[in-house]
Amino acid sequence: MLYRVTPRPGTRLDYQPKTLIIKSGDSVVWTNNGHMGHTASRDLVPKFDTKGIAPGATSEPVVLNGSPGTVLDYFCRPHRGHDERKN
Ligand SMILES: [Cu+2]
Repeated sequence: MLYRVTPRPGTRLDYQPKTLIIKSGDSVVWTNNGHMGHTASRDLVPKFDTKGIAPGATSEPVVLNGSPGTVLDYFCRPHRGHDERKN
């Protein structure tokens, strides 16, 4: 399955959804519809980092290998600790 994640409308920093439930082998792309560069990053297994996604750009597909039903949360590296985690 290919998931497409985009920022929640009306926000600058929040990708929506922030958490994905994946099956091993699923792929995810992140599209940045905002006005600032962002990443989608995760330091725990399965680790990934899209690197910077420019406004209007879409990341390369990230293939995720993990246990079925893995709850996958992630953050934006440059904005970590700012408002990525708030709702
Ligand atoms: Cu960001």
